[in-house]
Amino acid sequence: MKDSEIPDPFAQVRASKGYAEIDDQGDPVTMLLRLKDVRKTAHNYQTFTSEAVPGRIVVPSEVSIRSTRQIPFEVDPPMHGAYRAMIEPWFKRPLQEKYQEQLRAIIADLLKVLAHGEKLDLVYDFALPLQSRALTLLLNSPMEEAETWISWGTHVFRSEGEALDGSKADVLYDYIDAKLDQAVSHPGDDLFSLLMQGEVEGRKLSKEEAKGVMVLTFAGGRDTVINAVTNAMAHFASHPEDLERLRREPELINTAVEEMIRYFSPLTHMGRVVTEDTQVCEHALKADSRVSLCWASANRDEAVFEEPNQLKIDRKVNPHVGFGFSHHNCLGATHARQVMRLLLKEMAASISSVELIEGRENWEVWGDFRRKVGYHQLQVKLQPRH
Ligand code: HEM
Ligand code: EMZ
Repeated sequence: MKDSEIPDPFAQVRASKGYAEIDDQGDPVTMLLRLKDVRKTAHNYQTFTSEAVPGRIVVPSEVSIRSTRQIPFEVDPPMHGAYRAMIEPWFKRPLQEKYQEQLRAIIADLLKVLAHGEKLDLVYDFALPLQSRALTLLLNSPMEEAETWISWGTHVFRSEGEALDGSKADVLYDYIDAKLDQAVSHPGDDLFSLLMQGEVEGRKLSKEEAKGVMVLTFAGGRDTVINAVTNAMAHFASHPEDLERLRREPELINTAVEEMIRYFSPLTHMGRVVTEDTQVCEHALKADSRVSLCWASANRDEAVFEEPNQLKIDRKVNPHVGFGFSHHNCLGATHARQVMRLLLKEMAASISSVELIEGRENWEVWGDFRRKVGYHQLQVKLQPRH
């Protein structure tokens, strides 16, 4: 089994040109590869909008499989800020002690099963159930709901070998529709209910708007979290010294998590639509064309990060963009960071070593670039400490 390395396919083009042109379903994309350009472009929403036809800023484009606008992701300021203000406090709940204790218990239980089982799969027996059970805390939904979400697999719009899967999207949409109706007839203390009761700019959110928030919550935080969790565990198989060090120096955990997000960059890139003829990186861009902010390339930019291809759990200066940059920075980051921190903490406390048995790597293809993002499957053997 190959090791946990995540190679950087962008290095050469990033250094020589700074951008690359790829095709996506006949709607080309100029990928921006340098950290400076990615940040500048993310910040300039007037020229690089997120508010295009729903699905068009995603690469691969989801225009053919959905029409619901994801909120606040596909909305520009100032309206973006109004939506975000309404939901942001809810997405900060992972800072609460009780939330963290419940999350710790979810992780500890799953680790116990993984460590004592035979031939278990890190993706399907650990990362996917962990992501789904953790999401019940974020939504404040009953734990049983996680079983339904687990049955949807690792991505709600994609299946293995199929970049876009419309029938999967329908399953998610029907589920969200039913939950939003239930939130109106029997309001509870969950995110569905908050959205159906909440107000933005002095008016109630429509059901379509609430749906837009929920679709994003289910889609955005799924394969990203699963890949981050799987890659972190795989890293300890080839770098047992890092697990040992976190055991001795738990104060490094937060720094280690940021470094893992930089190095893994679970979301490779995200697009914007150009609103007027402009230039980035001395390259002309036409109005209505697409660019992508390549977080994964920016996070290996040698102009910014020393030894960018090394995962250093004690990296001091780390201005990574793994959770995005500027107003659309990841709303789920508080939750995702807690998942990763508690995972590292529990791993250090209860596992002495990780061995990778066999697996199938997950490689994305973007034009001439091939990028490993994680694993489709990964059989592991964990050695418990006690
Ligand atoms: C936005 C990455 C987990 C919800 C983003 C963006 C990135 C990102 C790069 C910026 C997109 C852009 O600028 O267009 C990640 C990574 C994650 C993760 C690497 C895990 C390690 C989550 C989770 C949730 C979530 C767990 C929620 C359950 C969102 C939302 C936005 C967003 C709602 C849009 C924010 C806005 O438009 O204001 N994420 N994400 N993400 N993410 Fe995440
Ligand atoms: C969209 C996106 C959000 C998209 C911040 O990223 O995540 C992707 O995985 C989904 O396919 O629809 O939610």
